[in-house]
Parts: sequence; structure tokens; C-alpha cells
Amino acid sequence: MSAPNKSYDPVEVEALKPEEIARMRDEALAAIAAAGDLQELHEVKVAQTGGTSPLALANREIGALPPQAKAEAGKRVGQARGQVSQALKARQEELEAERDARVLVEEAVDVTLPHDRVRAGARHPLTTLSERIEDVFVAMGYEVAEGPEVESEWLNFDALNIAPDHPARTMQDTFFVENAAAGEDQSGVVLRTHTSPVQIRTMLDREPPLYVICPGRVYRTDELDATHTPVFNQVELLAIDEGLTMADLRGTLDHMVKALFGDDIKTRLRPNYFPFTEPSAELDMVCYVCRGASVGDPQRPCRTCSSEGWIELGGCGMVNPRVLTACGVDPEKYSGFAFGFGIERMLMFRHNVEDMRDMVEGDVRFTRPFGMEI
Ligand code: FA5
Repeated sequence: MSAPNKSYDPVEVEALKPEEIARMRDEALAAIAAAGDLQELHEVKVAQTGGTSPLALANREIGALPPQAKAEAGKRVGQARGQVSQALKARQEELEAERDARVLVEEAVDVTLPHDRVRAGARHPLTTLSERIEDVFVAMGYEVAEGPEVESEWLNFDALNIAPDHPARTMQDTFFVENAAAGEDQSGVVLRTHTSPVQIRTMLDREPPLYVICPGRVYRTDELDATHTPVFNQVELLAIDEGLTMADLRGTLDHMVKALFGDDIKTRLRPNYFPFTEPSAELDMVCYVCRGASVGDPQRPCRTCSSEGWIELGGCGMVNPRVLTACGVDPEKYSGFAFGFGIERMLMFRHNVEDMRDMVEGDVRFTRPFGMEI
């Protein structure tokens, strides 16, 4: 800073001369106008308005002036700095607008371009069908229950009133993981052959009333062919409450079939035998493709029901009182019904899948046409 300028002569302070201030201002304005982008403008701002910029240094010189000269010099420098900061602001806005316009053009997406992305995968139709069935029952107030696939022989057979000499227990049907220890009262371990042990687990764990639906994978020593697979999926339902009858079972299954196949589909129960239900039945539904019209009419054969008019859905019945007793449920107070069926078989006739092997091979060309039902 110069020495105090006692005898007033503003011209003596070189940096405060009007033409010098005008030169600094014009230089700053020219640099601002020349800034080509926001980064350059930032650099110009630091150079022209920062603490060591020419105008800031000139401003400091004002302190060296005698009092009567300070106002005039201060006004001159202040005006110049004001013009510079206005020009900076205007150029900033201009450059921002230019950048926004450029980004809009550069980042525009042409939605009409053909895409070459990898196709999204698809959910397996067994999963979507199983979830659809669950939804029907959840809407009726049922809960979804699950159980382990490696199961004790007692839960898979004994508790379900399947005696040790029942054919289902032989090596032909069951994958044994661990045999029962000879002479000891200890259950063996199997891969569950049906979802029915989840019924037992539910009854052992909780007090009635119970309304559960149990979907899950099951295992049998069947050969893989067009209508069998050693690993398949079942859905089982169980209701235990006071006063439940066969009429409740009938109404529930009728509702399920109508919800899945249409309101005009009739059902029927055919007598059958299962050790864990008494009485037991097989649930059939009218063929939803030919509505029975193919029966006895060779001109109109139906592939879905093999021209029989009815499709077999699965086994059902009133829970055997022996099963209730084994699970600690009082058969004098409570009754219940159960129903179980295979999802693969349902998928076959619902979608005309001719070979069950297509369902297990994992080829997305099979899965894709079913779409992405969520
Ligand atoms: C049972 O498994 C009983 N637990 C069902 C039940 C539950 C009856 C509650 C009464 C009360 P079943 O062995 O019939 O029943 O098998 C049920 C369904 O599994 C069959 O209708 C069939 O659709 C399917 N299934 C059986 N074996 C195979 C297999 N190897 N591959 C594909 N699906 C199969």
C-alpha cells in the first residue's frame, strides 16, 4: 500500500486513476465474456474478484487517500466492481442455460431405437401357479405353512396313520435318508413323500382352529417320464375347527376350482381311500376345455381330459380321528378336512403341457411363454 497521501491528489495513487480503474474493469469484463464454460468462468471469477485481483488491490489503496478523496475513489472502484459482479452473474446464467440445453440433447434417449438387451428371465410357471392357489386360500383366511423336506418317518407316515407295512413306506416309493435304529423306538428319516407332515407339525405346534395351506417340494422314487418326476410339488390344505363337515370341504374345494378355472366349472367327489382321512375322496372337476362335450363323440376328441369329461385333481377327506388323537387334538371336540394335489399335474392339464420333463429341465424357452405373472 502507498504512503499516506496528505496533500490530496488522487492522480498520485496510480492504481486509482479513473482510466486505470476503467482498464481493470474492461479487462475483467473481457475475460468474463471470453469464458467458454462454467469452469473457465470460475477461474475468471477468482482472478477478477478474489483478494489479489486488480480491483481488490486498488480498493485497498483507498485507505491511503486523504479523507476528502476517499469518497470519490471509493465510488469509482465500487462502481467498477459492481459492473464486474453483474457481468459475472449474467455470464453464469448464460453458461448454465447453455449447459442445460446441451445436456438435454446429449442425454436424450431415443425410445424408438431397437433394443439389443439380454432378455429378462421368467418365473417358473410352477411357482406362479402355486402362488395363485395360495392366494385363493389366503383370501379365505388361510395361512401359508411350511415344513422341512427332510422329515422324520414318524411325521411322514406313522402320525398320518400309515402303518409300517403300508406299501408307501417300501423302498419303491420313499427315499430313505436314515433307517430307524433296529430294536430302538426311534424314527427313521426320509425325504418327505407328500406335504401331509406339515399338517401334523401344524396340529402339534398350535391349538385349533387351524386353517393352513402348505405348498412344497416332495420326493418319490418314481422314474422321470412324461407324467412322473421323482421331485415334484404339492399343495395341501388343512382346516381344523369345531363342527366342520364334508359339506365344508366340498364348498371350499368348489370355490377353489371356480376361482382357478371359472365360475361354471362343476366338481364331484369320488370315494377313495387314504389312511389319514375318513371318509376319503378324490376330487374331480369338469374338463374346462370340452366341458364334457367330448364324451362319446369321436368327432370331438379332447386332449385335456382324454375325452373322459372329468379331470382328477387330488385326494381329500375328513381328517381321520386317529390322526387328530396322535396330534393331541380332541376328536370329540374338533373335526377337520384336508386336501392334497400335485402342481405339475395341474400345470399339465391347465396349460396343455404334454411332457412333465419340460418342467424340470430348466429351459427358458419353456418358461417364457407363461409370461411374468407377479
Ligand atoms: C397324497 O400325496 C396325499 N397326501 C394327498 C392327500 C392330502 C389326500 C390330504 C387326502 C388328504 P397322492 O399320493 O395321490 O396323495 O399324491 C397327490 C398328487 O401328487 C397326485 O394326485 C399327483 O397329482 C401328484 N403326484 C404323485 N406322484 C407324482 C409324481 N411322481 N410326479 C408328479 N406328480 C405326482
